[in-house]
Amino acid sequence: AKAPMRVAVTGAAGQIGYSLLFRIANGDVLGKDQPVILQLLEIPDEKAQKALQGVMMELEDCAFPLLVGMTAHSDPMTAFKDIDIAFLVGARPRGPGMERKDLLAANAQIFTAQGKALNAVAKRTVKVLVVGNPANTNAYIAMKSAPDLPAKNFTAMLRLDHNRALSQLAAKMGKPVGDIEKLVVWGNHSPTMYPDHRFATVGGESVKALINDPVWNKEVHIPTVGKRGAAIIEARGLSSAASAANAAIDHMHDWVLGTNGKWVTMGVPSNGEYGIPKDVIYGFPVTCENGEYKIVEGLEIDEFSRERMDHTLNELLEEQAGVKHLLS
Ligand code: NAX
Repeated sequence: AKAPMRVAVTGAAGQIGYSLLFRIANGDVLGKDQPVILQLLEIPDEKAQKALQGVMMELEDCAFPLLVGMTAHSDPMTAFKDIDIAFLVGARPRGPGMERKDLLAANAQIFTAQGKALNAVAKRTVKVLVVGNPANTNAYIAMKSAPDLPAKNFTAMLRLDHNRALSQLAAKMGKPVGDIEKLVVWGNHSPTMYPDHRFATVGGESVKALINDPVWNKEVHIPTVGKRGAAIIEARGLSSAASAANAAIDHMHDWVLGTNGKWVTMGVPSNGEYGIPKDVIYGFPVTCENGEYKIVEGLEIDEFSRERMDHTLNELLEEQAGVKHLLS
């Protein structure tokens, strides 16, 4: 039997956690032959810790054969000890009257502390996925707070945006969603993201040629994907949770187990690809193999795309500038 892998999840008593944990324990991320130990982090608040105990009771009651251990934590220094995988889901939500800069500052504090803890106690090969918003900037902060870990270990979630765009395209074309390849969502996980299907194929045919509707792309498709999170809140009265957990699972599964040459979107630190400044955590097309992702390079960027890619980049640069003084 394989040695268990240690998986940390923060915000484990939250609504994404409630959809995520059971699927990790079921083998949906690391494989049906990979035992896991869950190391769950919540804020020290009594109510949150009690809720976490309740979730752990339910995990026990599932009797998952692959779940060989599980611990509750209120300190990232113990939660992240020897971990292989981190899902950083917990973050400070925007409260009433909270300004964007207050939100950035509150999260900078959380992700500085968590980055330092990862730096101190996680496995050197730890794979980190930041889901908590602002996800790209939080991943950037954690990465900068963990100078002894490779920068490439830090990623942010754009997979939900990627999956949302896939479904919109499939519906528009009347084609099976699973047949679409080579889609990318560039940039920030925010309404400024740029879903780009110029290279996409469906059953080998060009998606762009099949749809052939630049007005739909610009005025319907791109804004629909960008505003999908708000549309879910409007309909459900709660933000996306099961679909967000599903995307987190897709992201980590593909990173660990590979994509067989298929493209997926991950928010990863730039090395200067496509003119994106080094270290900005940006949505890029990647392929994954042997536990490593590789940015797909050499794609042609037309004028419309350049403008969209710069727009979402500028938002990320503003967020970075807003937290610069908080990074120590
Ligand atoms: P919830 O408010 O249901 O749960 C968050 C949990 O995190 C809470 O239980 C809270 O106590 C905990 N928490 C807060 N600070 C913590 C800390 N420092 N350490 C450990 N735990 C902490 O939110 P949920 O709906 O689960 O969403 C979680 C995050 O995901 C939010 O920031 C949300 O904005 C973000 N999302 C990101 C998405 C993406 O595509 N990147 C999509 C979905 C989601 O909106």
